[in-house]
Amino acid sequence: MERHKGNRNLSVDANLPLHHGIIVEVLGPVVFVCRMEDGRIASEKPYACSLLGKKYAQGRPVAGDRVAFTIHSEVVQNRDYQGVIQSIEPRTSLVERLEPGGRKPRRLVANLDTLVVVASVGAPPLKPGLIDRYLVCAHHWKLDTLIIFNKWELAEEIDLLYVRLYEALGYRCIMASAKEKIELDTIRNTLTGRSSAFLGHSGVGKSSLLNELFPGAELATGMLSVQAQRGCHTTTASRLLPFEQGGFIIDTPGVREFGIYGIPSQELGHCFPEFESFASQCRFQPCSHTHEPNCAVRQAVEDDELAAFRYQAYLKMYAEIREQEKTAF
Ligand SMILES: Nc1nc2c(ncn2[C@@H]2O[C@H](COP(=O)(O)OP(=O)(O)O)[C@@H](O)[C@H]2O)c(=O)[nH]1
Ligand SMILES: [Mg+2]
Ligand SMILES: [Zn+2]
Repeated sequence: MERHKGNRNLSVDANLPLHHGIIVEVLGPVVFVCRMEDGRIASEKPYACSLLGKKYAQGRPVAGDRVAFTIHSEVVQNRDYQGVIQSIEPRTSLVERLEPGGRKPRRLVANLDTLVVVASVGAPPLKPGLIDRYLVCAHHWKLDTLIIFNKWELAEEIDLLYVRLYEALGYRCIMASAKEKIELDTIRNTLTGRSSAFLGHSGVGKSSLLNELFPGAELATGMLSVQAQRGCHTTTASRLLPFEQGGFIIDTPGVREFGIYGIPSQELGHCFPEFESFASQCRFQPCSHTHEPNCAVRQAVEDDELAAFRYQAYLKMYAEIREQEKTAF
């Protein structure tokens, strides 16, 4: 990065101790890092760190990244920095999504052990097809999952039906309300000690839930309609909120769409666990379950042995991925 040239003496790094840290927030050129000791967050306040034009094998840092950083203050481009990211550890997982109409993925969060899908009922109404996108991502990276159905005080019968369907598929579901403070302890107990992140569409109440779970977090929350009109989101960068007893939850920016990225089309079927027992009986191996004759998955959908809405979600994602694969060559 050209702009850092001549701003500092790089030899400074060599004399300073390296600290272990975790990235809590990335705001443009400023990367906020909490110091860690023995796997626990040791600094209450994050350090505002710079990248100093360094190139990392992992590319640009993302919330959840484990890093080695040095602590020293300096001014770069009229900004006060308190440290420099020296290296980024290899990631165990990376949740990224494709922007609407985009070809370059946007990184959301790294190194999770639990992906929490936050959905809402009422406003905005439950959209199972969107939940499935996050679940696919979780399967791909072998992450534990939890689905939170927020705004449950507005739930109708159809919403409960979907919850029961996801439960039947083996997903842990919590029906909660930030507004009515329902099931907040269950969420806290489930996620304490884990590295998790809230993912879900704008307006479902991720930040509202986290404000309830972490008093003092003061995450911005917003009126959905106003936001949608203005085309902006209340949460623009990811924020990490640590539990006193260990573990943390990362709040991720509100997104309106979640384009699948980095999952090959032939792997997609494996991200739908309920397909597996049927897929092994398809006449063609491998089978894309889209058009092949004697496809046991399609037959199971026809026979109501597999939920049609899940199969529809599969088809939609499959078509998207194929489109990406075609333009990639
Ligand atoms: N009725 C109801 N509204 C909620 C609840 N949780 C959040 N909201 C509202 O939903 C809107 C979006 O919330 P926000 O936390 O910003 O959503 P985010 O984009 O997922 O972070 C705000 O106007 C909140 O007041 C809830 O449990 N019930
Ligand atoms: Mg938010
Ligand atoms: Zn098939």
